[in-house]
Amino acid sequence: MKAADYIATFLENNGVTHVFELVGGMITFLLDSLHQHTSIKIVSMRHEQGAGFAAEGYGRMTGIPGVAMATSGPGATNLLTAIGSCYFDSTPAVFITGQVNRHEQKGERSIRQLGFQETDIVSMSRPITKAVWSVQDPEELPKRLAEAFALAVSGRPGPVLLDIPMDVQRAEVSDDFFDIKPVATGQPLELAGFAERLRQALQKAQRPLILAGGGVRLSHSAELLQKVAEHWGTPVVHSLMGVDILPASHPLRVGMIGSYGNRWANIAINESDMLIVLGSRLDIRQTGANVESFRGQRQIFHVDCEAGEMNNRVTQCDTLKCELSVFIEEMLTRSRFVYEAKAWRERLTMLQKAWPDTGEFRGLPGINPNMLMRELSAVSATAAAFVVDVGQHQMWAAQSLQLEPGQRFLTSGGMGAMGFALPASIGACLGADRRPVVMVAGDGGFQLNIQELQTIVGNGLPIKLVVMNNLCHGMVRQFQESYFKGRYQSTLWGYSAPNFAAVAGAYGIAAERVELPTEVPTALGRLWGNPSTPYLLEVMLDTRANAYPKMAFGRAISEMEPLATPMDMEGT
Ligand SMILES: Cc1ncc(C[n+]2csc(CCOP(=O)(O)OP(=O)(O)O)c2C)c(N)n1
Repeated sequence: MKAADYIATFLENNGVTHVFELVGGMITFLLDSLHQHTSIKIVSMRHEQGAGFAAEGYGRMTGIPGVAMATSGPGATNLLTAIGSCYFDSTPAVFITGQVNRHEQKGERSIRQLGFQETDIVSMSRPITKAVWSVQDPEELPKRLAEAFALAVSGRPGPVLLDIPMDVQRAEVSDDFFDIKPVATGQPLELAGFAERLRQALQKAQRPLILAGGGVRLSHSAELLQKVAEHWGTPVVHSLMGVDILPASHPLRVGMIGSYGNRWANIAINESDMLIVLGSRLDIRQTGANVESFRGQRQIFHVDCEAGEMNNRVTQCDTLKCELSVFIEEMLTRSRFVYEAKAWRERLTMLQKAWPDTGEFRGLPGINPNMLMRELSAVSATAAAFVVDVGQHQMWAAQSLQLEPGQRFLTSGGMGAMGFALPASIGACLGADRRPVVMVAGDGGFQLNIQELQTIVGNGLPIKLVVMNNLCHGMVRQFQESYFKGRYQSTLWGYSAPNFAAVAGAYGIAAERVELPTEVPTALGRLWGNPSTPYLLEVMLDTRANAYPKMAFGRAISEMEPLATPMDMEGT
């Protein structure tokens, strides 16, 4: 059969329901085969970066690799930011780029290019993929495809790229289909010993905490995590990538830790005497720069599917390299231990009451962004996901959205790529069988992929778009306020934003702008007036609004701005 038909059939056989792309000569065969031979929906995006982020949103929602395709040259390079985002946030994804015919490739010649739009995407994407292959031999294709899919979902998931020359796509290949076998890791030998040490330590601990990171979702273990927390009676804090592991109403959910964590959750870390870290790499955004203080004297148990992510910045942890689902199942079979001392839980409740997230916004007029997030989640119970961009609004959302059971929170964590949310919300919505999703972006980031509004309209997607408009690149402006004596080059100076409600109108999306707190409830009512259509709500904020609390750089995790001042300038 023709190689392009093989690829299309393979994707369909493996559960792929949508492919995201922007057309170009080098992928026309692939698109034609998808159209002719499968029921896969081809989603034509307006920028390859949008296609990449949409695939990321789809991959995270479904656990099936998100698939994005692009033509050679600029199409392929436009995918790179999204590939990096999938890599750092461990999203299963398969990227397919078309390449010029084999006889048009420059090979070893010392020239820059032979074929038109010939570009070495293989070398460029190597450091940000789990694997990348240039398929030069058509007979190699079936094996490579199967490997790509298996690798994307195995162990720590991530992106794989296949670069396929145009003439290879047209060549004949055998029609044997390989079985996809995700590489199973099984039970590590040390599991029983580690589990027993942990159980005994937990029995002695006075103030234990579970720290749940993005790895919990990636290993499809959110429900298991909830079970084991209940089994032990242990409160749970989470990282930015772990916002959606427990629903907001769960009595053991404490809050988010880290640079912009909930103040009470960071204090809880500081006071804890035992930490069980599950699927979090304890990066600087979680621990702060003062690693010694984060480490303290407390006992730390750390479980992750990658050994290199443990005893890395935070050392002297008791570690286990293991799939989280395997580890948690093991813990659940061990004798039940319900944490008895109520004092710690009462203390945590007291801290949360003492430091409400909505009380961090002080002294400025207008809409309180943390309050807005609470109100937004209250009206968005039917949303499948909140898809959030990068900046201050991301932190307000992570601090204050109150998620319902099963609701997802997707954001670009490790890459921190502005422009993620709008296209990723498209992939998330389609991955959730077209259930509505809520997108939250700042006025800066929204402009990076604003063209995808047309993809929303063209596909009739029920995406509720919330643009938090502070008329500046807020997060960097806040940084300049701290370290540049308020010289706001390129965040305020030289920057501007359009009237987003008017822009949405041009795309045919109903929209409105709110400026006063009193206008918010009715506007949120209209946002959801028709649950099955898109709507854009532009929320005007005071330009001076800061994302607080913010860890005071260099100090202990519990010392947060504006009540504490940084010791040094942060590097990230
Ligand atoms: C692609 C990309 N470019 C630049 C940055 C650096 N950056 C991080 S946050 C930010 C400002 C974001 O502004 P906006 O989207 O308006 O959100 P706000 O912080 O105001 O909520 C910038 C420029 C980035 N993270 N990603």
